Amino acid sequence: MKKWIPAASGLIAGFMAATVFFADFSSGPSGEASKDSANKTNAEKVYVPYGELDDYYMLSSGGHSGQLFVYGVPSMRKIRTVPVFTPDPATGYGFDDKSKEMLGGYTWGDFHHPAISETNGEYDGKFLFANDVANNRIASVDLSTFHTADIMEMPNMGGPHAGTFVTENTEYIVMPTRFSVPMGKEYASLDEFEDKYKGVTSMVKFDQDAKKFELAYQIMLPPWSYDLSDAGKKVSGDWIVMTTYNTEFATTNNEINASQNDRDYIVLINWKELEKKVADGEYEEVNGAKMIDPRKHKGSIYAIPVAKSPHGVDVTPDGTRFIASGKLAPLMTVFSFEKAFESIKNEDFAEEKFGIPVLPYDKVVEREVDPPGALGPLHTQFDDQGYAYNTMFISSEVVKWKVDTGEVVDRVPVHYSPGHSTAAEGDTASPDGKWLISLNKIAKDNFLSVGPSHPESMDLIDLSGDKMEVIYTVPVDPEPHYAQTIHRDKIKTLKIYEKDEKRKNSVWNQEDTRIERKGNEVHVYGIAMRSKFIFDAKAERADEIKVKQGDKVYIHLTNIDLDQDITHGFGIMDHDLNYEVQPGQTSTIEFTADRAGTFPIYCTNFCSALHQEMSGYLLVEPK
Ligand code: K7E
Ligand code: CUA
Repeated sequence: MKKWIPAASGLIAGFMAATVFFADFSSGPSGEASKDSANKTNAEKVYVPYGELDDYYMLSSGGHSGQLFVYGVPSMRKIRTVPVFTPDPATGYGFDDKSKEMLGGYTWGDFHHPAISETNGEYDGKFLFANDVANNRIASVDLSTFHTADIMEMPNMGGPHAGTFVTENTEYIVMPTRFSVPMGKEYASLDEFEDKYKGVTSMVKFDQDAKKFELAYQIMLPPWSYDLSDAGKKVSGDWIVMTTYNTEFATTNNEINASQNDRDYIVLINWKELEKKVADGEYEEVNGAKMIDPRKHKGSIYAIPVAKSPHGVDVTPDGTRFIASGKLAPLMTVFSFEKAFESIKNEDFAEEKFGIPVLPYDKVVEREVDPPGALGPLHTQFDDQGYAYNTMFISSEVVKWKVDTGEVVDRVPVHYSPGHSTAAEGDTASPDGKWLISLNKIAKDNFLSVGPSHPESMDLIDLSGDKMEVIYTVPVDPEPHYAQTIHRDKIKTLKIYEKDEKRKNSVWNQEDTRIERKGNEVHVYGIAMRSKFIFDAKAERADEIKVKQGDKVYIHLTNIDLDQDITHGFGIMDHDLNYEVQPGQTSTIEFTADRAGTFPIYCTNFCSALHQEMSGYLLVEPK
C-alpha cells in the first residue's frame, strides 16, 4: 500500500495508466519531480504545519446540495460548510425565523457559480453571491460572518444557471437563464417555443449596507439557452459576454436536436447603456420587472457567431479579449473587444436575429486555439504570466497556453472529467498564478469506495514551475461546480457579533430575561451562556418554559458569551426544532405548542465542560 503523504506523484503515475482511455497526451505528463526553486516535495507543498494557516480560501459551490464549501489552499482542508439554499440542522439554518423566511419554504437549491464581490476588478472579500438554478434565486453570503445575508427570487426566468458573475465594481450581479420559458412561466405549448418562450437575463443590485437585493432590470433575449458568462474589465468594463446553445430552438431530444448548427452565438451586452435606457423609461413592466426587449429598444446588445454549442466564455484579466470554449468543437476561440467595438461603430453587421445585430465572425475573431487531441474545452482561468488554463472535460486534462500567441505550452492529466478550474485570484484583473484547482466531476478509483456513486474530486495543481504539476487530490461532496480562490488577507471576519443593546428582542443580562404573554402568544426573551439557559431569572425555575396547549411560542435567544468560537445550540425534543446562537447573536424560533406534554430542551453545541448540563424543559399544559 502507498503511504498517503509522499505518494502524491506515485499516485499520479498510477492514475496515468488508468487514464489512457480518457486522454491522448501529445506532450505527455508533466515532470514528476518538483522543479520549483525551493525544491520542496509535493507533500511539503501541501503541508500546512500545525498552528499555521493556508494562504487562500477556496469558496466552492456545493451544486445541488445548495451549500457553500470553504476550503483552505494549499492544504485542501475543508474548513466549513455554509448553508445557503438548503436548511442545515447543525447551524439551525432554515429553522430560525430569519433564515426560514429567506428560504421561502424551499428545502433545496442548485448552487453553481459563486462570485466574490469586486472593487476595480479585484475580489474585495466582502460578499459572495450564489445562484440557484432550480428555483430562480440569488443569494448573498456575508464574508464577515460566513452567514447567508439575503435571498431573492427573480421572475420571468428559467433557471439562472449562467450566473452569478459581477461587473467590475459589483454594480450588478448578472443572472442569465438556462431554460427559456414563457413570461411568468404561463402555460404555452412547446409548439409556440420560438414565439412565446424567452431567455431572460436579470441585472441585480445589492445594497451592501442594508444587505438587500433589488432587481434592477431584465433583458428579454431569444429562446436560446445561456451558459456561463463573464463581465468585462477596464476597456470592456461596461460590457458583459454570454455564450448560447440551442439556437436551434429544439424542444425535445436536445442531446441531438440542440447540436445541429455549426455555430451558436456569443451575446455582447453594454449594461451601462441599458442602465441609461431604463432610467429614461425605455422598458416595459413584465411581472414586476423592468424588461428591455431588443426588438423595441435597439442598440446595446449584439451577437457574434461562435463554434457549435460553446460552454463558457471568460474575459482576460486585462479586459481586452474574451475566450469562448467549444464543448462540442475542440477549440478555444479568442475574440477581441477592440475589434468588436470597431464593427459596432461601423455598423458592420452580417445579419440580425430577434432585433440583435450579428457581428461578422471574421472581423471579431483573433484566433482559434486547437490543441491536438484535446477534447471538450469548458472553461478558462488565468495566471500572472499571460497564460490561460483550459479544462478539457472529455480528454480529462488541463491545457496551458499563451493568450497572446495561442501557443500551447503544457498539458497535464486530471482525474477525471474536469468542469471548471479555479486559479488563485483567477477571475480578477491581477491573478496570482501559484495554484490551480481542477474541479473534477468523476473520481472513480481515487478514494476508498463508498458504493456505486463516488465523491467528486479536486486536483491541486502547482503553477509555480514551467510545467504544471498535479500534487494532491481530495474528495468533495457533489458538486463542487465552480469555485473562486481568494487570498486570505482579503477576508476580514468578525470574532463575535457586537453587543448591541438596541437590537430587537435581545437581552444582555439575567435581570432582563422574561416570559411575556399577549393573548395566546408567548414571547420568551432568554439568554444562553456557559452553561445554562435563562428564560426568566425571576421564575422559580429559570430554565423552564411553561405554555398552554395551542399557544404560539416565540423563543428569542441571545448568546451573551462574547468569546470567539463559543456558540450555543437550542434543540427541543420531538419538535423538529434546533437553532444556533453564535457569540453575541440574537435569533428567534417560532412554533405552535399543539401537543400537550413534557419536552426536554438542550444545548446542541458542545460549548463547555458542563455542556451536558445546559438544558431545560418545555412544559405544555393540556387545554
Ligand atoms: Cu459552470 Cu455550463 Cu454549469 Cu461549465 S457551467 S462545468
Ligand atoms: Cu451551550 Cu452546549
